[in-house]
Amino acid sequence: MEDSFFSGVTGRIPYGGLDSVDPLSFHVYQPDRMVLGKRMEDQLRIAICLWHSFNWPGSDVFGAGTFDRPWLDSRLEPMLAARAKLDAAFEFISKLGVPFFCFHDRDIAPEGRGFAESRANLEAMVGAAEEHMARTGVKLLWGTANLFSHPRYAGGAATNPDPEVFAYAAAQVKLMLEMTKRLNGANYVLWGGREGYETLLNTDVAREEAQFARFLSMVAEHKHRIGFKGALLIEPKPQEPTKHQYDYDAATVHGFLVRHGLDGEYRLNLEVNHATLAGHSFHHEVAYAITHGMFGSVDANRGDYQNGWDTDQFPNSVDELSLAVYEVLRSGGFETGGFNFDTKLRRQSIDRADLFHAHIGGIDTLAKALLVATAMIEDGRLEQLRAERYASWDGELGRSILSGDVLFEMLAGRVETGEIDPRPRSGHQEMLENIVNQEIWSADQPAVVEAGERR
Ligand code: XUL
Ligand code: CO
Repeated sequence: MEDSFFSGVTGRIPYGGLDSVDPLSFHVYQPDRMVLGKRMEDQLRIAICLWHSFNWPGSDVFGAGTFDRPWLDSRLEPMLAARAKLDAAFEFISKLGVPFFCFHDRDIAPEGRGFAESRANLEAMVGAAEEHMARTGVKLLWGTANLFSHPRYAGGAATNPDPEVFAYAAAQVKLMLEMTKRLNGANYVLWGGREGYETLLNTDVAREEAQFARFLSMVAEHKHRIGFKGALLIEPKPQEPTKHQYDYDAATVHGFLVRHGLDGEYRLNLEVNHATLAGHSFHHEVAYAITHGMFGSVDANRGDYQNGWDTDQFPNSVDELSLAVYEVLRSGGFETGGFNFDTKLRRQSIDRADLFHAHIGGIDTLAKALLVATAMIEDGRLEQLRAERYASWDGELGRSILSGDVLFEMLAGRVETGEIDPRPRSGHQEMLENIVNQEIWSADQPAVVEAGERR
């Protein structure tokens, strides 16, 4: 296989500015630009995912792979192919110039003829990843185990009716948690791939909930045992591949964790398209997680509002993302998380450069959303109007209600005498939306700004 897979892209993608007509340049993203006291790169913490971008041939349920991914040829020796894949992935990440990557165990190492061989394959490929990371400076945002592709997981992993499948999944996650620690991963993610059901006719949801909780307790226990310092994250998704998945959305996962005393151990990895599938805006999912101290990281992508499946397209809406990034910035920004591009090219995007075009567009969209959200914060009107809306809860009546000092009878008495007689107040939604649009339209063009200086 070629020494340089992306030889058509020479060197690192530069910042060209909004006027640049070079499609292989960033129009907004400037890693070193200071935004709200941090470098843009450190605010966004962008990661490339190995599964869709390097381990997926462009197949769908109706047709074969369309992409030029020579390492996926099944006639190749599996470990040689795995090394070629990793070489191409690190060449891409370095040329794109982003700081992180994410992978499942099976993305980098082929399944062997038994667990021992799979383990040896993974350990060898983690060694190869270590070398690439040392050479390029690229870091691991998160690792995860693939508990959904192999036929053994057709009925779920932790929620499988067969405890031997639970045990196999435990062995796989134990190993991958250890590999993530070895690579200094900032997080470990659990997406409940097939933890759900196809039909309630054969499903005991009470047992499956208990099994799932037990599994997550064991993961947390092992994390502490090995001294992994990264965060454990659960990625909600309401359906697909199963008809119904237990980790439906942020609120459902939060409730599950609280029910089992695990909310101190886990945070959430929120994915834009999964929010869409759950009938939520992504803004809602982010705000919910932050409000409850559960926000961890983001899988950046977008769905298609006409489709009921996970299209995993590249983000392209500044309008929508600005609202979510605003919540992230209000909460102080990412701690261990970042924006992982859990994104798929369209099947016809078959040129090698298309992977660059897709990521450049997505990253520029996020960078612009970051600038808009920063403008929303610095402007301060939204925050002030929200605070004013609730201001009377800080007055005598509001405080006495929340402190428990007054009972229904006392409130009723004050209403009955006519002392309390509320007048409806405007929520001013359109005015607030106009402020957001004003920031979107005016958020200034990128320019190099020195540390500490305002935009
Ligand atoms: C599936 C999905 C996964 C997880 C990692 O929809 O998002 O790729 O992000 O297992
Ligand atoms: Co995802």
